[in-house]
Amino acid sequence: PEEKKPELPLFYGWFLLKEEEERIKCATMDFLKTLDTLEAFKEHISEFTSEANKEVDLEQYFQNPLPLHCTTKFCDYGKAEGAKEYAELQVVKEATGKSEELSVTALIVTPRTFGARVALTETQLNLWPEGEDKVGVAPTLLPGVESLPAGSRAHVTLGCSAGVEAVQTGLDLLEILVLQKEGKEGTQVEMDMGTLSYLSEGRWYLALREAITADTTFSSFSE
Ligand code: 2AM
Repeated sequence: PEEKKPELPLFYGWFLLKEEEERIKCATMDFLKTLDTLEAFKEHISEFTSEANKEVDLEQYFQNPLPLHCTTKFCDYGKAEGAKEYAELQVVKEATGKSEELSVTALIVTPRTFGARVALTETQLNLWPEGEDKVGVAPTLLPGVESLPAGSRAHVTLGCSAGVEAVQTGLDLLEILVLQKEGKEGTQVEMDMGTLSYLSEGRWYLALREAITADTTFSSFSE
């Protein structure tokens, strides 16, 4: 028999409208430009580059091949656990093609990833799969993650450093949120966009003074 085409997508998520994508890219790039000139950042530059005294151009450091989106469910064409069940949910079918406004409340930068934290509304949480925050989380981080509210992992990957996969952004965000909860925040710097804090090992968190909203469409994505 002929091989059947995969019926399930690579993933589902909210995709930023084209003009919104440009606006968010500009705003977040401005933040990167400022970040790599800060003394506080320069003090920890060795976490981003092995070469001593070397400067890092963060705009070049992070690359992003996919359209900007906030993943709800990674299906891996049906190979991921719960993919089929998710695709068959009535809420998922009804939401497909519908507009939704996302609210970005913070930005994160680590040696691996650059991302935007998304604060999901109650309605948006209906599309967040149960237990999804924990998928692929290291055992040592699990207790911390389990104490965070559902949807804490929601984010938009803005870029990854060479050789790093996008899935890392959510894991980096969770690590930061757990460290914050444990009260492990270090240096704080006031910036125009908000309060920047350092969380060891090259992890930076910018709590935005004002949330950045973005219009999106919920849909599936396959390559
Ligand atoms: P992201 O949500 O952090 O951006 C395709 O790989 C998309 O699915 C990316 O947007 C990626 O990361 C997301 N994704 C979520 N979970 C994943 C996983 N376990 N493996 C690969 N990609 C995953």
